[in-house]
Amino acid sequence: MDIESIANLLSSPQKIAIVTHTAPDGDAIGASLGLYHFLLGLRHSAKVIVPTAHAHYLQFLPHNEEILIFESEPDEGARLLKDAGVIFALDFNTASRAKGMENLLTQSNAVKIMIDHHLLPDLKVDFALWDIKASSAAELVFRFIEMLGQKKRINHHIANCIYAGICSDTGRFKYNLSANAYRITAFLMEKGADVAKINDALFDNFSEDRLRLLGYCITEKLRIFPEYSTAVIWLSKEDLTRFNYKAGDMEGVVNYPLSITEIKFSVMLKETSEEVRLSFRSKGDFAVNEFAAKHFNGGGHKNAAGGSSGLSLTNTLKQLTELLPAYETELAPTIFAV
Ligand SMILES: [Mn+2]
Repeated sequence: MDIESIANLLSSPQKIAIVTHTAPDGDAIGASLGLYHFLLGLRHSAKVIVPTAHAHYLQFLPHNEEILIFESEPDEGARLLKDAGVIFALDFNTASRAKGMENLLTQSNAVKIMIDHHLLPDLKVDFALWDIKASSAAELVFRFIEMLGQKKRINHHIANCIYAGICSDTGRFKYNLSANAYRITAFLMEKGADVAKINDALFDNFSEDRLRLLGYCITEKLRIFPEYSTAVIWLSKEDLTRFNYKAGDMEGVVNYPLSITEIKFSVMLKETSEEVRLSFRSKGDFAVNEFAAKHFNGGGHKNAAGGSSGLSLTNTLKQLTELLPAYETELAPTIFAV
């Protein structure tokens, strides 16, 4: 389908489900709620469905309470997906990321629209707005609205949600940046986005436990490999229990070691009951998505990626450190200049 057919379809009221990925982050929630507000404005009946709950500090956006958490209400979620005439897939592009909803999603006869900025899409859809150069899915929601010729409908609610997504995925305008992200942000501010409040809500909204866990990571669980410009943080289940870990509490921790001048590659390992989750970040040219795909069944963006391991935490750590010498050239210390 082309954008004209989508515009045509959306010109009469539809039952719409907006689905995003498991463990939703600020972009997933911001993009979904931004699109939700826009669709309500067009008199559609819409619902945002997330596979699992989002962190407490992401629950400040307008109409957050309308979000359905599939894990908690699977029957209602399944009913909505079966009833939907249109399904949007936001901020993901492979069915497995919609944990628990994979079959409902792939088997549905609804018109499917994907809005995403991750590599290697494999979800079958009728229309895709897919751009790996976009800062965030929220930026693409803005472009989708623009493509429909409906930019004039962007009010302060939509502006706040889209800004939250851009701000979150760029780490407050540090990563995945594009001139477009700044242009769109300027427009959103003119439409009433409260950027100062959202910056605070996203980045200065820790619980005491979360801050102490961050302190513990940095003082007790950070190891530096100077010859490979690499930093590694690892946390066991016991560590997480000790700090009353809640979803989202480790968000952003992997970025801190990159604040050390010499560090180019930062890895965080987190033990869960099923596996060890790995987060990868880099500054500069080292492509962490390739590293994640090659060694840890993962992927993502050039400077931000994730993966997993079925080994124990100790053995995953061992595997990771044994891999570093193979990247000696790419990770050799360098002098920073622009
Ligand atoms: Mn995103």
